[in-house]
Amino acid sequence: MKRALLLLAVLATPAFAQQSTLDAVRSKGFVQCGVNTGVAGFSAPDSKGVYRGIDVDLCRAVAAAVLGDAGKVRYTPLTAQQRFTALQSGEVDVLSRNTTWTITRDTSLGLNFVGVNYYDGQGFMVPRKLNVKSAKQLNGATVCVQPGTTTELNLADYFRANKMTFKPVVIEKLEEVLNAYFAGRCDVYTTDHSGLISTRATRATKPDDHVILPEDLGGTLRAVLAVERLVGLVVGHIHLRAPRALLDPRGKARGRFGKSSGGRAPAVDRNGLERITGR
Ligand SMILES: N[C@@H](CCC(=O)N[C@@H](CS)C(=O)NCC(=O)O)C(=O)O
Repeated sequence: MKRALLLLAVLATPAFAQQSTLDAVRSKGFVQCGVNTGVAGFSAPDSKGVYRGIDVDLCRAVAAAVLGDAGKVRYTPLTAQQRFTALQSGEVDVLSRNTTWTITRDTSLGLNFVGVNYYDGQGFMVPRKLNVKSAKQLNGATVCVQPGTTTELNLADYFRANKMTFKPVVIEKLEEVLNAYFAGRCDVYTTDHSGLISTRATRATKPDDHVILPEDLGGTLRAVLAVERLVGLVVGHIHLRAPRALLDPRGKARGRFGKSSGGRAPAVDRNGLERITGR
């Protein structure tokens, strides 16, 4: 009896229970896709509750490739802090969310970065009424930022490198960090340029009351993450076949996406994103 129980316990361990993510997706009949909690243009439900955006499109493409039906996706909105654990634990099958591809993440999470879907940079947004023209004028500023992000680390590096100080206001949930910024609890909001543009266009009562400063804190490659190479292969093939215009604003897409951001690569193409977000 004891032996049988032991055997049962062993069989229940992950090594024995192992089923590839693709097998699991096929047997349940849908892809559980991790996305952000609401950055318009990337992943946000529309007025009918239908998720839209380029991160969402990639989830749909995976469903089309694996299940033959782009509609067979369920979305799990994840904050920056939740995203990696959700993928590691199997709560989601694939993470298609603004996630910067760094060496540390690539080597320490046990996850596979399988392709870049957007080239971006990091910036600062301030209320126009503060009359700030450059990030170099931000000494002593209060800065709203989300934890578990490269944004938080780059922010500290930037101020240190420029011999300035700042007071971080670190808030996990997107809605709350934006409320804090728009309510004036911080002088500055920092995130990926794409996030700033999207936020200003879709969340500010008056977008013109906010200015995105010209500085770029550096490139971020926003990648798609998968647990296993097999899922990685599917995403890789989708990237190969997708129109470059959608996935690579630095390449051929320049023409379609309009003026590039001064040839600095990798950097966000603001015109392109504004078109995607519909503003
Ligand atoms: N690219 C950075 C930042 C990603 C990030 O989480 N940005 C915020 C600000 S736009 C975000 O997407 N928030 C949405 C959410 O929490 O759902 C990273 O990978 O760490």
